[in-house]
Amino acid sequence: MTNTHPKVALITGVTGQDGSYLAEFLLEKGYVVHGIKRRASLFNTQRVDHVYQDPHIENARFKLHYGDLSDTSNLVRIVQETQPDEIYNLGAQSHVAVSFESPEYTADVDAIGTLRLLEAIRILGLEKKARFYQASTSELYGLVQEIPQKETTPFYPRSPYAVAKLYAYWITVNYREAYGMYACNGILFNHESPRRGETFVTRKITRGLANIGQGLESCLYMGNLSALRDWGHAKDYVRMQWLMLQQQQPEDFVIATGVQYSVRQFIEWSAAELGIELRFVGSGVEEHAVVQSVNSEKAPALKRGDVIVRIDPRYFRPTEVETLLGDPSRAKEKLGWTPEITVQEMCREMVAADLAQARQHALLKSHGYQVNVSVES
Ligand code: NDP
Ligand code: GDR
Repeated sequence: MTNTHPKVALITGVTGQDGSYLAEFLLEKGYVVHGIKRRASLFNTQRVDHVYQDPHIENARFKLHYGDLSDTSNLVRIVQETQPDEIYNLGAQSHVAVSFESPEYTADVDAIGTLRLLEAIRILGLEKKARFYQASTSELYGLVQEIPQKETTPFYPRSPYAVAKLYAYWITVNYREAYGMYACNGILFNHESPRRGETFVTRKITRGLANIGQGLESCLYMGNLSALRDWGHAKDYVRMQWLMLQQQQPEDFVIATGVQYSVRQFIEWSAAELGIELRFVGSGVEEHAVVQSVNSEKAPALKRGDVIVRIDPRYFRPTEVETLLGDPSRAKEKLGWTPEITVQEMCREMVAADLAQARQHALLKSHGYQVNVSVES
């Protein structure tokens, strides 16, 4: 790529976890990166503030545009203005539990939003120029029909989110076949990072336990501790999103680590990173975790015998995805991709970031400042 004609990328969902890592990655590769952000009553660009460039700077390579996947004319205008070589559709109402509360909105944004973007490309005659990446998901497998799950495993979605993403998956395939577009699906299994939203399970755990250790919260209320997930690091997974758009032919790929663990296991690791040894006792909704020993430097507010994890059935889902395990063989073979960060390393990184933040909050609180740490998840 030359400096005179850098490639242009457009990212929906740039303010999210993946969008922020992908923007960083593409900027490092010399791209001009356009991102779509939603209008909000408060600033919502924290994850990309560090790559923000003043638009008054000549040749700024990172530009944000107000937009929304529910707004066709807005998408057409942004695609027209930016003339992207690559479009990454990462924007979504991405929380599975929330999709049961807001199924129609989730369908509008996650399913029809994808169609709107594909149509914008077509209306503008860019179907032979712009390459399209769709953020598909292991949630498509839902009630799993085969273990491990690979590109050919049948889908069985188990939430309004997954059903919406199923439409998005197939409309992407259809536009590829019908119009010869370079459009592909990355079927990504769960991936996390310190930038993960606070209400997804891993971040809820690392943040919650760090807060509890500092005396900012007293107990972590959880749902299904036995759910099994194949967790990777978001940084590894965005590299893959880019790779998928650099091939001769567009294809769909499963991206996963090939290893699964339970939510309970992730709690134990996170606690261990904080110097807390936990023991789970009881079963069903009575299950809880008791502190056996504690490192008072990392978790000064805790003592042996404290109960710091309990079950709250409101975090159970009407239909649950109990187990997900991906087979990334195809991506490894065809794209030469392998994840570089293990789930244990990722857990360590997440705990370290949340511990640093919890310590800051505890310090502020000890000086009389109001600190609001709780989130509904
Ligand atoms: P996040 O929830 O962190 O980010 C979602 C992004 O979508 C945010 O930028 C959000 O904006 C934006 N968004 C939400 N609603 C709209 C809308 N109506 N119009 C435009 N943008 C909108 O998700 P992740 O970064 O974790 O995931 C990225 C994508 O990958 C999502 O599509 C997700 O469904 C999918 N995926 C994620 C996996 C994971 O494990 N992380 C696995 C498989 C798929 P705002 O910041 O304003 O809320
Ligand atoms: P998931 O992620 O639904 O797999 O979707 P999440 O982290 O929300 O849940 C993973 C598993 O943990 C169980 N769980 C809890 N989950 C949450 N959020 N809060 C809890 O208190 C809790 N207790 C147990 C869940 O029931 C579930 O089994 C994520 C999202 O990023 C999607 O956008 C993406 O498509 C999929 O990963 C792959």
